[in-house]
Amino acid sequence: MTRTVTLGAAQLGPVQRDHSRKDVVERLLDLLRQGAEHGCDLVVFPELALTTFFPRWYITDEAELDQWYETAMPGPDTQVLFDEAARLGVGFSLGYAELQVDPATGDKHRYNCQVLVERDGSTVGTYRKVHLPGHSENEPWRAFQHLEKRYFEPGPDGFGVWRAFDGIVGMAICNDRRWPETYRVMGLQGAELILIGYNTPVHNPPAPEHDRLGDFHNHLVMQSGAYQNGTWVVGVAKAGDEEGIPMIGGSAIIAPTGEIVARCVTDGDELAVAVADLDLCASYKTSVFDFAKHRQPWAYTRITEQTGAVLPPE
Ligand code: CDT
Repeated sequence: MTRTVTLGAAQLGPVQRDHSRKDVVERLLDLLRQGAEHGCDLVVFPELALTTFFPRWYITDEAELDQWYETAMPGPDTQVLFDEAARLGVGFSLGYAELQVDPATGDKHRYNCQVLVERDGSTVGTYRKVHLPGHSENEPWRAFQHLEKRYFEPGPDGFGVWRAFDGIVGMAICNDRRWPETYRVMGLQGAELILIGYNTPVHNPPAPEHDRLGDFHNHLVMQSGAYQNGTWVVGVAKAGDEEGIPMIGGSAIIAPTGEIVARCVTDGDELAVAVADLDLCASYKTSVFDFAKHRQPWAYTRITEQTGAVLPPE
């Protein structure tokens, strides 16, 4: 029997600083219901979907910072999403900022997270972002900050996969998608579907010469990751002008062929839908990317033994 899953890439337009979680969740519910109308099994929302992209600001007041995080998922504002998912029989994946507070010590841990929820409203798993881009100190020369290294810890669990939606599903978040290791580690666990939320400003302050290539690089990395690992990839943006900062859109559903089969064409709230045949993955996983047959890990040891480049002697 063919394993097909109908996927929705639920792009969000901007979420401004003064938009409440309740208002954003109404937008998510609307997209989830659109997904149901289109026969979706799974609707994917962006990174940090519940709030504006707050790492663009240097925040020194801890109470002010804490308000951007969720201390429970589902929590009071998001339970309704889980309930509606179960009622509609449509799963979802949602990016959010997580604040864990140790009840004994009061120690705080902060992660950039994505949760995966099945069609019955049950939580399948939570991924915590590994590759945190940007910087950890205020850099006033920038037009805007990118303080993910200040506001989050790298996820301690790496890149896991889960059996869900009749297949093997993994998650990654935004900057993770630029790193081939992200996809390969999941590919080595048989991933057939990788869900990625992102918030990517058009302007990259340290390398403005890349700005004109933002959309190209976005698709380049996700299409390569899909093809080289024989997996479906869903990449979903929070797009448009958020607090005066333009963000790329281009949310896309990519087949294991590396081809984009559906994509968003606006910078606003928009759903792109595709029917994904998970059995198509096998055509790549058992031929050109038959890992067991062709990989040569002895030649790749540098990938786990060093971080930066080690140049040959002069
Ligand atoms: N959210 C996120 O990871 N964004 C980065 C921005 C560029 S690096 C400052 C990205 O890779 O798209």
